[in-house]
Amino acid sequence: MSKKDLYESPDYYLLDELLSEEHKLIRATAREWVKREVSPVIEEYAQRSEFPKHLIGGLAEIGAFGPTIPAAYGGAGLDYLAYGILMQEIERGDSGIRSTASVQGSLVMYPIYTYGTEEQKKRFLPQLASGKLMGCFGLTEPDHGSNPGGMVTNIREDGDHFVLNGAKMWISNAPFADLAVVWAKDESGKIRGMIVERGMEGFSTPETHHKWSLRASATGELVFDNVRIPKANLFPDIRGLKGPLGCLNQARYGIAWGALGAAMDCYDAALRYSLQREQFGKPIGGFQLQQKKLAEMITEITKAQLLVWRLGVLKSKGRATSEQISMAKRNSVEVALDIARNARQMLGGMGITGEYPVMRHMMNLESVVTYEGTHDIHLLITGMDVTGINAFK
Ligand code: TGC
Ligand code: FAD
Repeated sequence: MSKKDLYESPDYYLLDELLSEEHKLIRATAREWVKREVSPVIEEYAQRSEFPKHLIGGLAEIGAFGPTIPAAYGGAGLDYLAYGILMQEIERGDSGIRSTASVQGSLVMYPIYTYGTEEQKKRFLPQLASGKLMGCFGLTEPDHGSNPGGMVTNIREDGDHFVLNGAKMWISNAPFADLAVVWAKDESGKIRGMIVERGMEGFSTPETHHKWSLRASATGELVFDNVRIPKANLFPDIRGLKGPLGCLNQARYGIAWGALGAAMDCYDAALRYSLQREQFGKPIGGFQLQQKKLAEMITEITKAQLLVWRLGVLKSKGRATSEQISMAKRNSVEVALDIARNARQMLGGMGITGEYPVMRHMMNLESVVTYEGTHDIHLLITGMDVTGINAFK
């Protein structure tokens, strides 16, 4: 849509005072880019169910790919507050575009940086940071989603190669990715991570169609039919589920900030609409029932802003636990979904159209509440943390 993007972020508790000038500059740059490049086109791409590939260069320029990766490997070397702010601004535009950035930075660059050899880092990280190469992350399988430890995708050793067989499902960026970070079991049943490159024989990435959610993000499968992976493409030392789950901590952290961006955009749209739209001779924002919705939205946004800010401070100091990250991911997405649904109602019939971003956010958030650990999985992680009792199995 060509409608002007008038977004202003709510800051009810003056949290801007907790940000540095550098953080504010990063936010202003990202916001300006989203207003200029994303908002004018995103509705059309979502309606057509197409990923706007031309945005990749801009995402790289604003530092969205691997913001915390050191500059020596092409990253921006920023702290976790900066990373969160970037994800928030991008998801304010669209969750699908944030997905692309999350996957590239947290699920592809992070494991290569953390588990990879020096050669892998030098070969891939600078190209991923600049968007010249795009990656995806293959953990979920058709029969193993919440329980990735049950995966059946496997490798067997064959001289200086491993032979990879199996399939991954629901993989963001898969249809166009140049490489995939893939998790598979070795002959002793241990989970190993590796880099699979497009063009390797037996590797294909069929696209998943007919989604009602994240329509501006490309989703696909990863199919491995006797793919020969050079041993140099394996992460040498990491073994077990903690490998992929360590990456998920990074991405879940970004989503905790990102989903709030979608919530703030819905609130902003609903507030503005409520002051302009008149029924029964006055703006609908003058009716108590509509004010209740707005008051609850800004209250929940403010609480969640405080939560992710504190989490960012802890994460920058290396003190955030994965359980704290789970709590924030779950809370932000729940808050965002509630706000999107209420904002949609406040817009009446207009709320179901692409004239406003609200219904697109609402539908996107149905994926965000499911991927990176479902709402219920994160609740069980908190439950286990406070009781010490595992209720998963
Ligand atoms: P469990 O026995 O609890 O743990 C196995 C090993 O992993 C360690 N661990 C973690 N390490 C780092 N970070 C975490 N968050 C960790 N959670 C557990 C744990 O200490 C243990 O280590 P060790 O040394 O003892 O071996 O594992 P479990 O099989 O019982 O499963 C636990 C459970 C259910 C919480 C976990 O499997 C889970 O989180 N499931 C959800 C799966 C999930 O989130 N999938 C996401 C796929 S990727 C995706 O959705 C990308 S969307 C991207 C986008 O488009 O934005
Ligand atoms: P299931 O695991 O089958 O869960 C179904 C329901 O059962 C859920 O409500 C769940 O909460 C519940 N449940 C499961 N176990 C328990 C339990 N122990 N106790 C109580 N309830 C339980 N994966 C990747 O690897 N890479 C990606 O890039 C990626 N991108 C995605 C993009 C999109 C658009 C979507 C929708 C998914 C993506 N995923 C990706 C997969 C995503 O992580 C999984 O969908 C998610 O982890 C849930 O797995 P599942 O869909 O198999 O659901």
